[in-house]
Amino acid sequence: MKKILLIQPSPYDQNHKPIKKDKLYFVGLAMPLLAAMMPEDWETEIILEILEDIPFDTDADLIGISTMGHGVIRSIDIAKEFQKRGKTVIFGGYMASIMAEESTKYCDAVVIGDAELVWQELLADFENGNLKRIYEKNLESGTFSTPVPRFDLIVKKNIGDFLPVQAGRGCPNNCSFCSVACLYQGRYIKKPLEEVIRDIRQVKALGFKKFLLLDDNIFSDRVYLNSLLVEIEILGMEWMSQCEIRIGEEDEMLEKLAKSGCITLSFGLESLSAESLIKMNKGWANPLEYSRLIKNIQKFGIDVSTEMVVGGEGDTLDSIRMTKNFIEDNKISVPRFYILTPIPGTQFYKDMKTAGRLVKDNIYSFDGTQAVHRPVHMTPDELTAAYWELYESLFTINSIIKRNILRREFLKKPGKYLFYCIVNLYYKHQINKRITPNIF
Ligand code: B12
Repeated sequence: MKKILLIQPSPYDQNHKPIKKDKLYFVGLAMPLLAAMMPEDWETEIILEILEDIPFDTDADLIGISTMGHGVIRSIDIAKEFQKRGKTVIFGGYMASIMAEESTKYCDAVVIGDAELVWQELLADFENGNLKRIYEKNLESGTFSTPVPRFDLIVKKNIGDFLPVQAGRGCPNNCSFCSVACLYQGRYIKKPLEEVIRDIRQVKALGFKKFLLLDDNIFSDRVYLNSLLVEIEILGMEWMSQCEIRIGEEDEMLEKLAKSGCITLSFGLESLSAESLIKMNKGWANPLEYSRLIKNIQKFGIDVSTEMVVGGEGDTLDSIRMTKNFIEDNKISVPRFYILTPIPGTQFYKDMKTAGRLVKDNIYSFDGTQAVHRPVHMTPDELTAAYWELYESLFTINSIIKRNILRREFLKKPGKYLFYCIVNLYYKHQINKRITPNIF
């Protein structure tokens, strides 16, 4: 029997050691999905490096490695090690996809974007000894289909109390910094409802009471979302997802979301500067409306989680500092921030390169811990300092209490907010070590 080893690498920390965790809360779907697409005469093993060591002496014939953001540096090192041992290495995932030519230097073949339509061809080519350097066949606009993910290969690992499910890929918005826009270019493709429900049923059958709908923007197609919510409600589960903030205008939709079991929505708010948003091609988002929309979403019992970036064209040192008040006033339990980073392949990267505003040439140093472009209203070093100061200012014991305990909802669900406090303390610990906190 032939064997494939599918690896989700862990990015390096400041000491160039792969980050390790006791528990991985957010698991991706790519590995269980690729496993489900393997022909029956193949054995499949999945390694989540954050939790377990890579068996470099494996008897696998083929090695599949995912690439995500700056984690790609680790992907390359793992590939080198396997190639040294004579193994054939395939890259896939976002980073390899948007830097495909560069990626082919470090592996035997790259899958650009969706793997569904090329995976069987790639495996057949491998077996016949005719592997091509690049495989690319994007899913057509409209709908796409996937098999049931092989969660059985990961549920015994130390993962959180929910599993990932996907309804759609891509997003109708084209924000200039976004890797999703770069791959899907404003397209939103979705699975038939029956398939999404089939996958959620599997999650439930495995004993999980929660799932993460890891779509990029569940508010991309309101007719589809409406129908999906009706079906999800019947399953009686809790779930989390992400979408654009404009959903906060839609009381009817928010009510349906809450009724269907949606407990948390995460929003890429990016910046409180309208100018920054306009320059990000995100002028449709109005920061003056953010507080009202957040409060409206919270009113329906849905927790709001935020993702923001610092270093946009209109951001100033003052506006970055003021973000602290915004987060505290809106009682955001677990806020996350990133330094706006020109990821190769994105419009923002092209703009910064053309304007000669990149301050670092080595794209492998773009790990989000330091500014790599010259912002308009500050120096790159000032931006880096302001970023970490903002994080530090919000992850003090005082602020954690203000955002999680001193709020009306605390008495209704103390367990939940105490859990958020623990997550905050964990983030605080990561921030002290200058690791960009993420929801592992
Ligand atoms: C869940 C998730 C996470 C989770 C779990 C990640 C994990 N270790 O599995 C957590 C929270 C831990 C995480 C962390 C990070 N993430 Co993340 N994450 C996601 C998210 C929301 C969903 C991923 C997913 O499962 N998608 C569903 C699957 C089915 O789609 P897919 O991954 O694209 O896989 C398909 C193809 O790409 C391909 N494919 C994927 N891998 C492989 C491998 C092989 C061998 C082959 C052949 C094909 C293949 O086949 C799949 C089926 O078609 C995506 C957003 C998104 N739209 O995907 C961001 C995303 C992938 N993450 C991103 C980033 C930047 C990060 C971080 C660097 C963030 C940070 N600042 O720390 C870290 C890096 C972690 C790491 N391990 O390296 C970016 C990547 C951008 C880029 N240019 O690479 C994305 C696109 C978010 C964004 N909008 O920018 N992430």
